[in-house]
Amino acid sequence: FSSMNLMADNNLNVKAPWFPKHASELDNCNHLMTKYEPDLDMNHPGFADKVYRQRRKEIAEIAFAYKYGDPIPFIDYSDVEVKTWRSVFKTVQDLAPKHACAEYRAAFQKLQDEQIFVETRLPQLQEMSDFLRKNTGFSLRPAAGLLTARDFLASLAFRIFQSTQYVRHVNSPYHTPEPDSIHELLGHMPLLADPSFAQFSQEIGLASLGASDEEIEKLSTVYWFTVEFGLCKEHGQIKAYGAGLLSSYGELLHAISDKCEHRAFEPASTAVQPYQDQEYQPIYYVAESFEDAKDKFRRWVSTMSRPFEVRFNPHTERVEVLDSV
Ligand code: TIH
Ligand code: FE2
Repeated sequence: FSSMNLMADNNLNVKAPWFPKHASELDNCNHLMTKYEPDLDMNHPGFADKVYRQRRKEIAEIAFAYKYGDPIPFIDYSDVEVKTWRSVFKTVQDLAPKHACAEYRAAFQKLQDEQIFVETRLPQLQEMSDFLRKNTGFSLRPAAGLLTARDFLASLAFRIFQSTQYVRHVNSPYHTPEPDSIHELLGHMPLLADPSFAQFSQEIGLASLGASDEEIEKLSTVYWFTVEFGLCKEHGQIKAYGAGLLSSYGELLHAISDKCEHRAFEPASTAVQPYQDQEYQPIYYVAESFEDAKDKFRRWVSTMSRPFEVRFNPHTERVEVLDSV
């Protein structure tokens, strides 16, 4: 960092969109994308279900009221919600040994050993947050729904994952186009407990701070095809590490079938590949390994135009801005 000097917060003399400099400022980063919601979308399985819509509202209120430092409120999940959890949990238990990457399998086992992953109840976000903190320093905060890419990615820079807390509708357990707590818990949490993967997630977040809209679009596309829908190689076989695959029985089987296209993960081309989020993906990107994906990602990020660098200080939970001009 010899050519850089550390700048004070108010001394950022380059034009860049506002971004949080401390984990507590994530209280301002919870803007929602409203596209697929039970209240708004006639195709949502909860659209005609008043009880479900009321439940979603209740749980969303908890996220809206949440402030940095609060314990994450306990949710008393209903029998129907536990039933949905149990059916997804069992399919993951069946498929993961064969189709999930080694890092996922190891963390899954740990979560079972600690009785956090059991089929009879949903894990609470607070106990999951405590588990992650012990393993990789990641922690959770509750989110009311699908966040804007800018807000969502910013939190990763602080090793904070914004997690929904409501449960998908009981009529569509094996695939839903919107995130829900089952997707977060079964899809994301095991890998956020893996040091190498946690590092990769944080680096995507750091790259997003102060980035232009086009760069955010590219970063969220890379996120989509890696963290959400990524495949990787293991002893010559293709395994899943993407959270959207691991939480969806339907799509996991699709992704490893010959009904879709597999391409090598290459950040520059992956970043501009258009995608949709309503159906199974037609294309998946295969990484050689996490380490290889991280190396490629770093090289690609260094070609981005941002005129400053950022560094996370874990002692203060603050992002320091380094002027590289
Ligand atoms: N499709 C996933 C599932 O059914 O579990 C959930 C999501 C992944 C990515 C966005 S929403
Ligand atoms: Fe996700």
